Amino acid sequence: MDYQQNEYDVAAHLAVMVRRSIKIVDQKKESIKNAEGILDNFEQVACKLRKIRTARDRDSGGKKLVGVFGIPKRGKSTLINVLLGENLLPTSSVPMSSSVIEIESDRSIEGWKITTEYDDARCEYENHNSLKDAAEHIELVGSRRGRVSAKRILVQGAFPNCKVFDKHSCKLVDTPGAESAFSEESISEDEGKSQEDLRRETQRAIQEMNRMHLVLFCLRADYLETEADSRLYQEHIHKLLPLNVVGFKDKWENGPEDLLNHARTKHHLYKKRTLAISASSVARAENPSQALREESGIVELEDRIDIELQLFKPEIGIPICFAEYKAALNLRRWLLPEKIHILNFVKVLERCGCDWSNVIRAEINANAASWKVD
Ligand SMILES: Nc1nc2c(ncn2[C@@H]2O[C@H](COP(=O)(O)OP(=O)(O)OP(=O)(O)O)[C@@H](O)[C@H]2O)c(=O)[nH]1
Ligand SMILES: [Mg+2]
Repeated sequence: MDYQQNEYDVAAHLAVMVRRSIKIVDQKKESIKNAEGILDNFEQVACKLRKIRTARDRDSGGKKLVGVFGIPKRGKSTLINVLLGENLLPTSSVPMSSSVIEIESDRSIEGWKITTEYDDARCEYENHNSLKDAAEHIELVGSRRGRVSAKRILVQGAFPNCKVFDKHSCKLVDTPGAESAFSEESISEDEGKSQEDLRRETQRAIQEMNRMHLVLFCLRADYLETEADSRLYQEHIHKLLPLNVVGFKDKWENGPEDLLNHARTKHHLYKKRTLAISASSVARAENPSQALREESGIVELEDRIDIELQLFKPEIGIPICFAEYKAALNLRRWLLPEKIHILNFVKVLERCGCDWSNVIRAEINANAASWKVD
C-alpha cells in the first residue's frame, strides 16, 4: 500500500479530531444554525479518512478498486466500456450482467486473458486474441445470455486507450444490477433466472461495495423517480462517499444543470460529487473524438476518478482531509476537540516528519491560539 504506519497514525488522529467535532455538533444540534450542513461537511472528511485507513486491509493485489454499482439497466457496463476504450462487456436493454467482473491492465499482454471463478471454487483460464472472442466469452459466463453464471471474472489486457489505467494502478469492477434487496416486488423471473439467482446477484454486488476504494453509483436520467435507486443509495452506498454518475443525459431535454438539480434533490446526493454523462454516444462511435468524449461528460468523470484515487497517496490525501476539516470548522473554535487530541495530532505529525506533515504542523503552530495549542 502507499501509506506507511506513521502516515496511518496521522490519518487516525485526524479522524479522532473529526469524530470529536461531529459529536460536539450532534450534542448542540438544536441550538446551532445549519447544523445539518456542518455535520455533512465533517462526515465527508470522516468518510475520506475511513477510506484511507481501511485501504490497507483490502486484498486487491496492491491495486485500487474502482467499482460501478446501481440497480439493473443504469448503464454500468456501458460506462466501463467507455472508460476502457473498448466494448468488452455485454450491454443490453434488458438486465444483463450477472457476475462481478474485474478488469485490469497489463500493457505487456497481447490479447485478453480471462480467469473465471465459479461458486463451487472451480476456475477456468482462457486467452483470446480478438476483442470479439473475449467479449463473447465474457457474455457466455458473466451475463444472463449465457447458460452458467460465474461468481467472478478477471480480465487482463493492454487497454491502450484507457485513461484511468494510464494514471493509476487500479482495477475497474463491473457488478450485477443490485435490485432485489431493495424492491422485493420488482423481482421478475425474466430470461429463465429464478428469484434465487437474482438475490444471489444482488448479494454479489453488495458484498463487493465494501472492498472498493472508489464507488461509482449509476443513475439514469429517464428513471429518476424509481424508489429502488434511492433505497440502494441510502442503505448501502451513501456511507461509502461515491461519485454519483447520472447517465442518459441525452434523454433529458433541459440540459445537464437542470438534470443534476433534479437528481440531487430526488436522491439527496452531494452536489459536488454528482456528474451527468451520456456513455452510449461514445460507446457507439468507432473512434470517438476528444470533442465527443468531452461533450459526453466522460472526460470530467475521468478527471474526478483521478482526483479521488489520489486520496490514497499520503502526501495528497491527508493534506486534502486536513484542509477540508479546517474549512468545515470555518473558524468556529468551539467545534474543535479537546486540547489533548490536537496535541496528540501534532505529536504524530512530528513523528511522521515528511514534507507534508511538517507543513501541517507548521500551520498549526503558527496559529497556535486558534488551534488551542499555545
Ligand atoms: N441513450 C442512452 N442509452 C444508454 C446510455 N448508457 C447506456 N445506455 C443503454 O442502456 C442499456 C443498458 O446499459 P447497460 O450498460 O447494459 O446497463 P447495466 O447497468 O450494466 O445493466 P445490468 O448489467 O443489467 O445491471 C443499453 O442498451 C445501453 O446501450 C446513455 O448514456 N444514453
Ligand atoms: Mg451490466
